[in-house]
Amino acid sequence: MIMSENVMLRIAVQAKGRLNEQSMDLLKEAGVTVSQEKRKFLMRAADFPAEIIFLRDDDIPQTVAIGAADIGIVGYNEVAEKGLEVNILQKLGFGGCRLSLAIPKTEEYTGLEYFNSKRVATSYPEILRKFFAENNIDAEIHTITGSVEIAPTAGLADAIFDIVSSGGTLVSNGLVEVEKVVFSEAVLIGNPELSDEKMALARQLMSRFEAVRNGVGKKYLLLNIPTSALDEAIRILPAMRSPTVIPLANSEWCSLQTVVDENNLWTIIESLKAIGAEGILVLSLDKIVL
Ligand code: PRT
Ligand code: ZN
Repeated sequence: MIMSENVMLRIAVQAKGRLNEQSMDLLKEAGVTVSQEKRKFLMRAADFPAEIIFLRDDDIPQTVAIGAADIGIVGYNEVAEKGLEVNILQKLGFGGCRLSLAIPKTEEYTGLEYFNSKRVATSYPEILRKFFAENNIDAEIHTITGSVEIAPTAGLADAIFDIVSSGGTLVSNGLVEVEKVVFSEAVLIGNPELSDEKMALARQLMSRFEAVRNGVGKKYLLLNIPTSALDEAIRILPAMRSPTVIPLANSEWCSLQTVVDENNLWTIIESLKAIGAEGILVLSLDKIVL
């Protein structure tokens, strides 16, 4: 497709808060950078036909739904709560959390029926209303913004429905999580009527995001191995495809190169050493374009 010169993708990002930094890092890794110094409400990217609009996260789904931004990065929880017409283009793998029901730890939980006739405080009334309706629970939903977790102690509610990640906030407010209702992470959303040209730009970004994500938690491993132990070394290495084998001047040795998961790194290194591997180099890895 031939791009007309002035097609520009407008990307909505949280202005400040939990998702801002990782959203900006992801964009930067994907080659979309804006000047760090004088940050404005709307900024043109230096190296990609895009501009970034900085908003409160609550406003991102609507801004994308009406086309005032073409795509946006926001928590799935906000998208689900607003229930607007946007396409979820990609999960982004950060900002993980869940929306859960929690009750005072002094209470005995008897199952979902517990919530019948209870007052539940939340900033996510629509998700909760739907969940209760699906489960035939008749509770009173109190919508509050701000510190939902203090509502039971303050006598404003019997229970809460709120975002949980580590669970620390619940514990320090004497609450216990009893139902995990929705799992959330940051997602890339798109206006459903993007032009072909804008969709092509969005796709280009999505494949860059994927390459960045593929590199997370991966290391590049280089080592020398006696040729006689090569088959065994290949069995140890869980390569993405198959490891690269390079012959060395001394034909009794060869060199192996491959990508491994950081989690298994030490086990793999120790197994390789046990079969005679030498000169093991572990390199960090940025992006994997599949
Ligand atoms: O100003 P703006 O409206 O843009 O931001 P905000 O204050 O509404 O949202 P913000 O920045 O707090 O969160 C943005 C998004 O981050 C949320 O919509 C979620 O998608 C995601 N996210 C991930 C979280 C958390 N983890 C999280 N832990 N959002 C909020 N929390 C809160 C939680 O409510 C609890 O009160 O952090 C507190 C600590 O959680 P624990 O369980 O780790 O103690
Ligand atoms: Zn918000």
